[in-house]
Amino acid sequence: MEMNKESRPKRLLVIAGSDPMAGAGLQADLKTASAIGIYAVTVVTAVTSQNTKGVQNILPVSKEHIQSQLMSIAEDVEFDAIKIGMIGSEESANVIVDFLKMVNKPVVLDPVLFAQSGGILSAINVVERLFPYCTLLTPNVIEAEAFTNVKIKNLDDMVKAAKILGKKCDRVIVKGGDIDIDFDVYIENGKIETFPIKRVLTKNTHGTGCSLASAIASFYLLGFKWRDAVIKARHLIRRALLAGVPLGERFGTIDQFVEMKEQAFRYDVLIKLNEAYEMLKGKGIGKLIPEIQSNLVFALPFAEKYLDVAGFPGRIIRIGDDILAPVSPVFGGSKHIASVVLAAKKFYPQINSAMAIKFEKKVIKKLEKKGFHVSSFDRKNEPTKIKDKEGSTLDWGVTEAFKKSICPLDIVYDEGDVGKEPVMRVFGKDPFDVVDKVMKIKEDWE
Ligand code: PXL
Repeated sequence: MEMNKESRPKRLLVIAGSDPMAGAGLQADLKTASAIGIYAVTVVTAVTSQNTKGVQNILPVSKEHIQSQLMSIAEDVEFDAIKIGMIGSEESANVIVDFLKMVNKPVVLDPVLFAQSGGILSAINVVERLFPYCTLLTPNVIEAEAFTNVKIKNLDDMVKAAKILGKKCDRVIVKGGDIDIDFDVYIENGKIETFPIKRVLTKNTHGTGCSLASAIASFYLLGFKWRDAVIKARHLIRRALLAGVPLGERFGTIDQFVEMKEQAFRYDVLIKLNEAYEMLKGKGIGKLIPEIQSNLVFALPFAEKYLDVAGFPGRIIRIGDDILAPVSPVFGGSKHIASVVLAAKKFYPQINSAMAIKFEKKVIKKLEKKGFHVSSFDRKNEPTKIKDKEGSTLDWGVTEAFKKSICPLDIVYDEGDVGKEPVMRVFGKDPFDVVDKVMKIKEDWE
């Protein structure tokens, strides 16, 4: 047995099938645990041949060899929780049950019956064999129906199924994502909760089920309570869906490393934003700066909140013919222009940067001739409900402008209102793109 029990990082034992697409199965489990910072050891129950079109073949691993893998791990390596996916045969289930009884560790079971592409991975009775030894189950609606005989058409049906499953296992999350129910239902020791689903429009969804279960187990091993681990895992999977990976003909998979990559990007974003600002300095663009001053912002690829967008605190101000940013850019450095980019990104994720400049009607005409895509909004049309909500006008306005457009916009302007200066916002894929456009606009200014 291992030394240093106290200091070693927590580990997850994954028992699952292999997916050659590496989108689902143990490949997804391994990626998910790794992305969260948990080391996973893996036992293969079956080797599937599948792609995005279907499951072509399944080679079950013999019960002797499943047991031999489990024992190889158990006699040498300590682990702190178990995640189980595809079980395969009744014989495998028996071997796994004996092992679970022996080691007595928390178990997250993704009770998979079918592959996303349709193939049968395990029979209902085989999966049910494991329920008494599990800490948490993660069925989707189809699986919940199969285990409970409740036909699930709405949230009430999901709750009903969750209550039945909640009698077989202390914690169950029934996932509504696969059908048009915008909630997951979570039951823990009889207490029901519903978690709303924030949908991501993508066809790159392969592996979400496996990854969610592994993420729950991994966050639990990081020290979160089960319920909090479920919430953290749902958030990670939604972010991983945003960063989808196209693969094959039908559906791609998700990027479990999304948060790690976004963290790594942060430094780059600040450096590039500073470089772009330096390119604007000394170029005589002071006259393009509005009375309310300006900002230049740059968002992380999957930014969703203003803290994911870097900008210059205290804005970029006009100093005669030139500009000046009093301090270096930081994340969260601009709320206004950040909201402009976040609104545009919902339509065109490739838009990551924007800058506010003065509005000049004559210039708009010239820019349109040059091929700039321009649209606008009218503050007078803003619903009072939005007006009353501090800081939501630009989000509304830019959304209106993009709704009218059929391609990524270079400029969104508004002609102001009482006490509101007219402004145009220049958009680009990065701040260099924006600087390029601002320099072109300057040519047309005189
Ligand atoms: O997502 C369920 C699942 C589990 N395990 C394996 C799979 C799939 C889905 O395709 O292939 C091996």
